[in-house]
Amino acid sequence: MISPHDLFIDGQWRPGADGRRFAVHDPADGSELAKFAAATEADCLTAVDAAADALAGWSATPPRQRSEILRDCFDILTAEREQLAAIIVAENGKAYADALGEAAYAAEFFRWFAEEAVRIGGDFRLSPSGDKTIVVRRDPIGVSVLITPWNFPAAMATRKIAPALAAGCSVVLKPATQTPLTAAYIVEVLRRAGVPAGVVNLVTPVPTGPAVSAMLHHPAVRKLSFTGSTEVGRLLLREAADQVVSSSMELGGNAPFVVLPGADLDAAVEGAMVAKMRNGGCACTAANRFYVHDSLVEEFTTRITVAMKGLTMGPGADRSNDVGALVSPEERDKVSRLVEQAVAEGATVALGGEPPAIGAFYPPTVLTDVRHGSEINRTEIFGPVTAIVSFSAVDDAVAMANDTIYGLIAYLYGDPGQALAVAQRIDAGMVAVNRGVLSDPAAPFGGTKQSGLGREGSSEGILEFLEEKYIGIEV
Ligand code: TXE
Repeated sequence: MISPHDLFIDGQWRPGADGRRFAVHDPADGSELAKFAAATEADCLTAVDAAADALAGWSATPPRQRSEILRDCFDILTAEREQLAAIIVAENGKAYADALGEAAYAAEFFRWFAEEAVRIGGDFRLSPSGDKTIVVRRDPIGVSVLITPWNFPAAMATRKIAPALAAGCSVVLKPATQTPLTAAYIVEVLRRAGVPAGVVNLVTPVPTGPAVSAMLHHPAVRKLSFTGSTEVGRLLLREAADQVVSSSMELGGNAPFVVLPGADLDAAVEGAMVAKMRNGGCACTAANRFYVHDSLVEEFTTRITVAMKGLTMGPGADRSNDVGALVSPEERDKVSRLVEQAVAEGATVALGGEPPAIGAFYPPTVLTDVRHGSEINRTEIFGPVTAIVSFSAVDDAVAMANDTIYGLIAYLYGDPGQALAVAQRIDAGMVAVNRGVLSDPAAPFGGTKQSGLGREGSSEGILEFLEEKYIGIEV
């Protein structure tokens, strides 16, 4: 593998203090790809110290200069997207086309935030009495701990690193243990682009919890940006509370995909395939629950079953495969359990449902007659499983769509006027109308309810790493 296998602290690639390493596996066949350095708690605190020392210099670096470095990262990642995609495929298991798409998407955050770095606004107001001037500055919030998941190991890292650096913050990145090689490759790109020592640090503690807790109790840390499960998010919010560390959380989703009466079925099935199968279903934005109007459910089921059946599953390294492996045998077993439980609760398997014996694969699967409120409907599936529920009244579809602790995204297919009216009644941070994918560096990404706090990407994303300072002037 061309990615480094070590920690990156204060501008140096180095092993962990006690020399321990952990194995990174290819989920397609279980083979070992690398032994990555395990960070000790002391390594993690050294990384925070390095970030704290680098903060003053980086935040005082002219925005234009920060912007140019970020732009160089975009150029390098764009030129090297095939190398990056190969690393993503090797350790995550996804299909090559998904990995290449992710590499391009990951690079885009550097381009977007290179532009935002030079547009950090402030404000200048007069008090109502007219005799005082109010100046509002936006300053970098400070040392930021960034914790990322394995499902988009490149894009989730750049979606945090790019705005943090654009804002003038220094960071410690803690990637998922399953996918450290992608993170190391991106950090090496940042080093090559000229990011000064200490501004970006990479740590991979094993076990994770105690070392992350220690970092969140380091007095220099002022920001936590986390993407992962709601369960771990809750835990980290409690840890962050002790020092009142500002926290952005991008947590789980349970996206409804609603096909309204009169919807164009060709468009709905095409959109459903993207919303469900992008990244093999391993996305917090993946369509999880399909609510299809009675009048269309039979035809929709037939068509999506044919489309899912047409996908080829196999190692992502073979570019002809549409669906790769899940990230680990544990994730495959989670999907298997959910499907088995749904069947025990009365669902019918229209396609798939039988994972192969070798590799962490789960086949494209369609379930019909799923009961709203069953476990597969309440849990983020994170795999290529389409669970279909029918409805007769639109009000019922809205109620079922909102009947979840999550509020990340919803998909609606139907007449644009009706879909827009329904969109206003959906409790989610993002609603896609007649579209199967919404992610865009220019759009605010994030959820309501237990899907998270804050927004990433877009002009809103940089605000998560800035803090307002009011300076009052007597005039
Ligand atoms: O996530 P974790 P897991 C969902 C998805 C998936 C399920 C479980 O449904 O099936 O979560 O995945 C770090 N202190 N999502 O268990 O554990 C971990 O090392 C500090 C949705 O892998 O939340 C990794 O860096 N950090 C999600 C990150 O948290 C801890 C993407 C996410 O892993 C920690 C991933 C601890 N105690 C999973 N424990 C999304 N929003 O897209 C773990 N981590």
